[in-house]
Order: sequence, then C-alpha cells, then structure tokens
Amino acid sequence: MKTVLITGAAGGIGSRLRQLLDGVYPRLRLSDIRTPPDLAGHHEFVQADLADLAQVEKLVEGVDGIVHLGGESVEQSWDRILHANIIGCYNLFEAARRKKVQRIVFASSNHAVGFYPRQRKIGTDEPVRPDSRYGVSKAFGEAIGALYAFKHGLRVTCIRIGNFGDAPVDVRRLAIWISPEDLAQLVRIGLEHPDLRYEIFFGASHNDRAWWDNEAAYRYGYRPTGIAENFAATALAAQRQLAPDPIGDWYQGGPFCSDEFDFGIDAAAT
Ligand code: 15L
Repeated sequence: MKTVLITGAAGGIGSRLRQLLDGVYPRLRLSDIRTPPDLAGHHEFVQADLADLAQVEKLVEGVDGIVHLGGESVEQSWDRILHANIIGCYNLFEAARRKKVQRIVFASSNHAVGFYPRQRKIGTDEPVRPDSRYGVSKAFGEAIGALYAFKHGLRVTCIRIGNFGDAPVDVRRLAIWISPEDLAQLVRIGLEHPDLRYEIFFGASHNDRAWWDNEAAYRYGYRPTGIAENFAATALAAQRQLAPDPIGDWYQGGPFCSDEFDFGIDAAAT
C-alpha cells in the first residue's frame, strides 16, 4: 500500500487512526465533508461529499487502499442515513472499482447485530439483526462489500466496531470495547494481509466479557493488546450510576435497541 485514503478523517475514530497510521504507509490522503481543525501539514486533505459520485471518483484516484469511516456514526433520520451511509457507501465502492483501488476496510458496527441478546455469543456467520436505521446501513455496507469482493475482485474487510475509546466505561462497554491501537491493528490486517478476500471481524479488544467470537480476526493474526478487565472496577462503579434500561440492557446494541422500541417489553426474550 503506497497511498491510503481515510474517509471520515475528521471524526473521533478518523482523528485517532490518522495519527496511528502516520508513517505506516508512504502517503495518507484524508477526506471528510468538513476540514479537521488539527490537520497535520504533511497530509493531503480532500473535502468531499460521498453522496456525489463524481467527487468520490476524483477522491479515490491513485489510491491503493481505503479505510472507509465516512458517514453518519449514530442513529439519524432515514434521509440522512440514506444520503451518507447508503448512497455514500455505494459511491465509495463503485468509485473504487472504476479507479482500480485494491482494498477497502469498511467501518461496520456492532449495531449491524445489535438485536442479539447479550446472553448469546455470536460469530460473524450469524445473520444480521440491525438495531437501528444506522445498523441497517452497516449491514448494507457489509453486503455491498461482499458484492465488490466476489464480483469485482476487491479485497474487503468489514470491522464491526464495538465501542472505540481509551477505556471501557460501563458494563456494555466492558464487553465491546476496542482500543485505538487494536483498531489500527485490525485496519492494517485489512490493508495488508495477502490472503484476504472478504472478511468480517469484530472490532473488539481482549474482553473477557465479550459476546462475540472473533475467531476470524485471530486467524488473520490479530493479537489485541487492550484488556478490558483492567478497567472493570471503574466501569462497574460508573454502571451503578446509570438508570436501568430493560430493553437496552438485554440486547447487545444497548440504547440503540431501546430507542424507538414499541414492540412490548415481553418481546425482549428472543
Ligand atoms: C457505534 O457504532 C457508534 O458509532 C458509536 O458512537 C457508539 O455508539 C458505538 O457504536 C457503541 O455501540 O457504543
């Protein structure tokens, strides 16, 4: 990989990843709909709206690999999700095909499978169970990734990011936390591993309370260094201050599941 593009480079994850990948690849091209305030002078920055295919084609020209973080990062109206996460994601893959980009790492989310109960351990071969319009857009991204991998020969990695941050801060996040360094490690597997065609990984650190079997990532050499249990005392104390959320506390997606939930509380047993 000589030139790597990061979309969504102004966001929380994008800002950390561009620091962690600085110097790993000869050139980083950064993009977002808005200019990051802390842009380092030696990086190329291209402002682009991913919903405009012509802009995206220009953006990916000359790029070897893409880390696609761009789009809405939480639940939003259908209109906003459609624009940024559905049309934007399609344009990204289609422009990459046209401009012969070799690899895409797609930032999927745990919300693609948020409606699995916490008591059930799942692998990446279970059907999706999105918990929001946002989660549906992530399942769409995984599906379009498979299409472009198997029909057009791109190498695609979808990372179902759990909760990204320096530490897990409550019970849910003790199970799904990923440190910035561990996410960077997974991204590098996606950009570099020679055998990879299409894979879905869970974006999680070494979490003893995990609800996910991340065997696929381990098979490709992932060795997380973040250990959630090191933060357990603080996270459990913080959890005691939170109001109970019977639906959100039952399902893996947490508040994304209880938000707009009108199915009846008895439904929360499957
Ligand atoms: C996500 O997908 C979001 O982008 C992030 O803001 C968090 O809400 C995270 O999931 C989570 O589930 O905690």
